[in-house]
Amino acid sequence: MRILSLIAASLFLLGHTAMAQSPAPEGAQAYIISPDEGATVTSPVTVRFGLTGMGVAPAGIDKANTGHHHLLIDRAMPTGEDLEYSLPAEDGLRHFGGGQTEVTLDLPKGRHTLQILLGDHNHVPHVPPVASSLVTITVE
Ligand SMILES: [Cu+2]
Repeated sequence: MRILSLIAASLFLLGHTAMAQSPAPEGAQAYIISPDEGATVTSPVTVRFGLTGMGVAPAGIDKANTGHHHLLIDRAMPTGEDLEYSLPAEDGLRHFGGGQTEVTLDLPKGRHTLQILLGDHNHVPHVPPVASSLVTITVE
């Protein structure tokens, strides 16, 4: 009996780990609609998020092939093990857990980078990660 409950407990743990990451459908692509790569803009800057091959769903809604946008501002894309956990909510990593598809940012003058990374209902990046290319802008 004891062994059986140990097995049940490990199966639960395995199941839990496996649930931590959601698969991305083949060909899914996040992108930044605007501003354009290399654009010179004035602050505040409205950033519009695009997504093809998947749907947008608010955080907490566990629905296959959906996710919500995160915007990396002047921040490198997470790599390795960091991609297996919920994305932190920190400076330069904004969550749009309400399913928003744009944001208006106050940015200081100078060069800035923007990049989108999609997260699932638990804010965990998909497998493979669904990210936009890096957009570099200059704020005048
Ligand atoms: Cu999130």
